[in-house]
Amino acid sequence: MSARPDFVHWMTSIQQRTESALETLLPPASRPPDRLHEAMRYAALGGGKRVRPLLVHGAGHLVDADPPRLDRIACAVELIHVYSLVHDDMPCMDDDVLRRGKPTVHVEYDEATALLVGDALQTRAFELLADAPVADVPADQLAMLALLARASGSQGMAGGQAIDLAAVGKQLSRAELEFMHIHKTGALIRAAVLLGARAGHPLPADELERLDHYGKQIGLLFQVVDDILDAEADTATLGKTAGKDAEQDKPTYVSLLGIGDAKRHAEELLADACATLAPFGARAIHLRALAEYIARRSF
Ligand code: GRG
Repeated sequence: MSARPDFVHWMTSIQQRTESALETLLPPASRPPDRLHEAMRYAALGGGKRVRPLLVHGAGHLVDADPPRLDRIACAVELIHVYSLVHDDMPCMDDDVLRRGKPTVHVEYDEATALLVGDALQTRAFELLADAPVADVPADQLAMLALLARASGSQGMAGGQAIDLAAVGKQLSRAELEFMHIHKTGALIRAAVLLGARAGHPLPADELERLDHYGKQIGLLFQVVDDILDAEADTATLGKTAGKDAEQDKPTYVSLLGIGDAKRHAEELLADACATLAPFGARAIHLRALAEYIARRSF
């Protein structure tokens, strides 16, 4: 199913403004330490679907948030995401040589630089949220900083990654697999939605909870679809359902449920995410289209 032209137009415009905001908000490669700055820009610019920035803007639209303010928040979330990819690709983790169609940072530069790139992107993300207004009152801005920190740390993405590493070679139950993904990939996706939703006019607690549920469901949806795409790519290229993850004996939704049930689960998550948005009506137009995009994406 192809996305509607108005959504494609909106998505392209957000991707472009995110790229140009990142260009501006990352330190220039000419400023010392120039090799580190060049490597940070190498990692963050010119690639990726920008799903998390799209979610920030989609949720921000729902609360009439100021677009330049959303750009800053979107960049902060994207920088956390890029840091996680840089570290995840390193030899001590997944040991990948390609990311976003080009050599990974430790291959193009070196391992120590990749480590520092991740560290510096992460701290730059928090700096972005701290050094300009992203909410109307300072207490809300602090709450947003705490939200991003929790989603990134041991109770969020980094914790999920630790669970993932510990799961290699083990059988996980469906509940354990879900718990891992709610943290590893889901926490940051959920944070992107909530941060966008906090950047404009205040929402009542029940509406924020509704958006949190939407974020949780599309975070899981993102991962189920990722597992399906990986399994289908492996089948196409290797003639079997075992690729890198299976070689490393990592549990996936496809290995646990089978491809048919994994696809059915993705449809259920999509339906639930869209039902959760129903009371928002037209204000949730972009969030609804983003859930569809995450479900139907082909890469
Ligand atoms: C190293 C602290 C630390 C955490 C790593 C999210 C993560 C945790 C690692 C990424 C590993 C991975 C490939 C997970 C599968 C789902 C995923 C997050 C894919 C990459 O995200 P996309 O598809 O990538 O949004 P782009 O390049 O489009 O931004």
